[in-house]
Amino acid sequence: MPTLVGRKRPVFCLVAAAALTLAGSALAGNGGFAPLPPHSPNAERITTAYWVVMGFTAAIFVVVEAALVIFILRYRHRGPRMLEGDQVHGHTRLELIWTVIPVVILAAIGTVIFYELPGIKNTPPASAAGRENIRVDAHQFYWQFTYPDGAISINELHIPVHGVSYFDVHSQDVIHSFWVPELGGKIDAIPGRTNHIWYEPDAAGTYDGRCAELCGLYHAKMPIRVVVEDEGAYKQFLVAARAQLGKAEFQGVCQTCHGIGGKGGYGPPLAGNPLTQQPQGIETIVRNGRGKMPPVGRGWTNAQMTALTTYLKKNLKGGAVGG
Ligand SMILES: [Cu+2]
Repeated sequence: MPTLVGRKRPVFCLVAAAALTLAGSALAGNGGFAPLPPHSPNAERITTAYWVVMGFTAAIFVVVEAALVIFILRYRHRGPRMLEGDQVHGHTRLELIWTVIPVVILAAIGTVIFYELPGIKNTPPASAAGRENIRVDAHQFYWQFTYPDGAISINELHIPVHGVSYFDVHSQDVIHSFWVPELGGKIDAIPGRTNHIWYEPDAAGTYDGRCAELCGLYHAKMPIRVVVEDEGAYKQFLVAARAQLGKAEFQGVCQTCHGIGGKGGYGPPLAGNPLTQQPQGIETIVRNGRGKMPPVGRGWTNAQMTALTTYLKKNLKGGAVGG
């Protein structure tokens, strides 16, 4: 007659297989264990550090789990238990081995990290193309980028390919976190403090990022889209950004809560709202907030405010505007 364990074995195998299948498909859907392919030297070094730590932890996991399974099977309890097993005490060699191995592993990981760290943190010297110093302002709930020539873009950051772009990261309200995984590490945007990060993208393209710090109700609607392009396209973008500031502000700042075209969302509809035709009233609310609305325009220049009020006056008079 099979033992209790024997009868339960098929059930155990089935459950284990199902768990592995589910975990495997979840892993595949998530792109596996690998970080996104790096496209900036600092991101490359972060990825290297990731794989070194991953290698050690994976090896430890396999060794420990394998030993665990072997011991469970080999030394499992058969029949009534009468005797305590042999206890190991004062086995100096064994104790030395299990102390020295972790020390060596930690030293190896530490060495790699300290070797990689300067290349992650320290900004490389400006290349021939020059260095773009860009100011990043995090707000509830959008990102504002101010370029060296004063042009401003919202949520979409443009930078030249192969050049060094250096960012001063500020926050105008609560703590946010600026993160574009393919281009570099995460850096917090903290009120009253300026943090820095840099990118030197090696390929043109579009890279997606996010606010990585829960910053309020619409935290999830703080995407960062980085467009890396050649110098000519970048210069053209700066010119276009100046001409479209009001539109960019409306779409990137107002629409998030007030709905597409200002038709209403979490915030009340703006389209057709007589307030949109009163620049003074708009400015007061945008700069100071009101009720549940955060002071989205804190720190804005007058030119920025005028761009928005002009856009609202022109486009939200009668009804909803198209995207
Ligand atoms: Cu945020």
